[in-house]
Formats: sequence, structure tokens, C-alpha cells
Amino acid sequence: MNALQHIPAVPAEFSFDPRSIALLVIDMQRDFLLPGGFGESLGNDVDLLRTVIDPLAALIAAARATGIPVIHTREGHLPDLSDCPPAKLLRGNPSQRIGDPGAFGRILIRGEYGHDIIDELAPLAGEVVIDKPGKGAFYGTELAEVLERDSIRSLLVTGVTTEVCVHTTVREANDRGYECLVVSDCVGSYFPEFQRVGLEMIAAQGGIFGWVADSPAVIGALTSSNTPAQ
Ligand code: C5J
Repeated sequence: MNALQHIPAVPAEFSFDPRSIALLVIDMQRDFLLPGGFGESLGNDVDLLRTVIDPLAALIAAARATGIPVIHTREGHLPDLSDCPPAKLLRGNPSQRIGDPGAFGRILIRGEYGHDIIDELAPLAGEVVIDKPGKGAFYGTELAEVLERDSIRSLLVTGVTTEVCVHTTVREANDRGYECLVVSDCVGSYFPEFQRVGLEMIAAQGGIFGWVADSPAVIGALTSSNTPAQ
């Protein structure tokens, strides 16, 4: 009953087995998305990221309803910053750095209010939450083991930011043999130009890193699949 499902996408149709696909939700954290938080303190317009929330909530709901695993990630560091390379900590000249006190606790520190996922997209009990010290979700994490355990081969990739943690993760996944579809209205950037070009880069050259489709196309395919709710 679990035949391959197909999603209209660029550069070509994306085919997946509903038994071996997961939804990856990258870094939808308060520090990046809340007005007054770390992202805004860097001079960014968080409204550009917040456009992602509603379509992503609908996609997460569709994944849950069809029994597709939802895996969340959070970028952040241990309170003593021992997992934060100096090159990351000291780069640039921000008004606030990782580990500094911010509006929502110490910035990007595990356990702080701002480090956690926004209320609208809060993980359900039992969903995997990957804490990652880097931009990519594979580096320094258990993600590869989680995907192997659940026989996942395809990833629907969402979250923020398109050109940083989404791109890095898609590239890592691509090199590990996963087929990635990036959901265009469920990824966001503080920079409209990076959003546009970032998506184009994924699907360029015949899909050099993967596929791109919007959430209505993905939800349509998920809800027409026969995957039993788990
Ligand atoms: C950044 C991320 N932009 N999640 N993190 O530093 O993309």
C-alpha cells in the first residue's frame, strides 16, 4: 500500500517512499525569531523569518497526521561554551555575542528561554530534538544515528536560515546520500536576496543539492499517501 509518492518540484518531480521520509525543522528558535531577541540585535528584520511560521505549522501538522517523523534542531552551546570554537564566538563585531545575557537569557545557550523553539512550533513529546553546536545538523550530533535507526532516506527540510543552517544541513545530508526537498515557503532568511538565490542554488544544475517545492505541493502529496498514523 505504501507506493512511491510524488511531489511537483524543481528541477524535477520528487519521489519518496512515505515509510522512509522525515520532516526536518531547523533552528526555529526564539533567539532567531522573536522581536527583541538576538537576531534582531544583529540588525535583522525578524518579520522576514516569521513568515515561515504559519506554513510550517501546517506542514508539521500534516506530517504528524500522516505518521511522518518530525525532527527538530536547535543551534546552541553548553553554558561553559566549551563546544563553541573561538572562531565562531569572536567573529564579527556584534553588540551581543553567544553566551552574553540577552532579552531571553544567555544567547544561544542550551537551557535558556531564547535557545528553545518558538511556542507555535513546539515539539510534541517523543519527537526528536537535536542540539547542534554548528550550522549543519549532522556536525557534532546524533542525527545520522537517528536517521539510520528509523531507515530514513529522504528529508523534507525546513527552518532558518535558508543560506546558513538550512544550506549547510542540506549539503551535509547530500554528501551522506540523503535526498533532500527544501520547502520554499517553510525556510526563511533575513536577506530576501539570499532567500531567492539560496533556493535557486539547491535546485540548480539538475538539482545539485536537492529539490525545491512549496508547502501546498508537499502537503498535497503527504495527505494523499497511505502512511498510517503512528
Ligand atoms: C545562523 C542559523 N544564521 N540557524 N543560524 O547563525 O541559520
